[in-house]
Amino acid sequence: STAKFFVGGNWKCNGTHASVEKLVADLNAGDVPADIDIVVAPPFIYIDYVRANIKGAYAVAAQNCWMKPDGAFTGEISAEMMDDAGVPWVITGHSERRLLLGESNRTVGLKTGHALEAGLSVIACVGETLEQRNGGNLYHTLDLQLQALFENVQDWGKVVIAYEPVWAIGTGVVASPEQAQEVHAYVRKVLGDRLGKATSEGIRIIYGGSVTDANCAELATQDDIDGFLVGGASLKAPAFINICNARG
Ligand code: G2H
Repeated sequence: STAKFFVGGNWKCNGTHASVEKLVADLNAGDVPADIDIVVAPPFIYIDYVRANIKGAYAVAAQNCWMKPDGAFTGEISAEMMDDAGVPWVITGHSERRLLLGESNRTVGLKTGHALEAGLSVIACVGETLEQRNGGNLYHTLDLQLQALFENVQDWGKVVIAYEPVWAIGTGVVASPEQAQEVHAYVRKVLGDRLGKATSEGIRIIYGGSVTDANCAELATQDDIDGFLVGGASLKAPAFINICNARG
């Protein structure tokens, strides 16, 4: 597509104050292209430090948000609070939240819609389990996940879709460029059918699941892969910086 390349680093539930300080310093020392979007998502408690100390080439994201502005929701952090704290991005619907925390398509849709209304940009994650893929339910699974987004998203200009096959997450089993491209092209077609071809061409569809600096270049050559959501490899600055330079 014609969309601007996008690389997200999802630090998940990793880090200490000391390791975060080092990672930020190492990221600041690296050369990354000026004409792409790069976002890093630290654990909530380190976000403010990262936001204040990382260079302008990197924007910050939260890994989750709540779907109401405020109130009696112990332990939750709202999209409004992120906006107030200068956090421009949030990840919604990561498979770890879907599978470990029981987030349904509906919840992910509501969180995505609410975050957009609160002024955030959203990296919305979709993807199938191995069981769903092997059972012939790859496209049905994606349809339901995307449908929940269509029901809640008005402004697609602020949404990046991350395709993350669950079987490739943290397993070292990366989707082949052809496998990823096939699904990205499908997602693009569904977006095109709903929103029109021009709009769909401008929406970033990024791939996540065991992306490394060794496999990113080939994935990045695929027509419908507009970037990456990187987990494990985003905790090492040299690897992450190489992935940011995947298009050479
Ligand atoms: C997929 C990805 C980042 P990893 O969850 O969101 O993690 O790169 O460690 O597979």
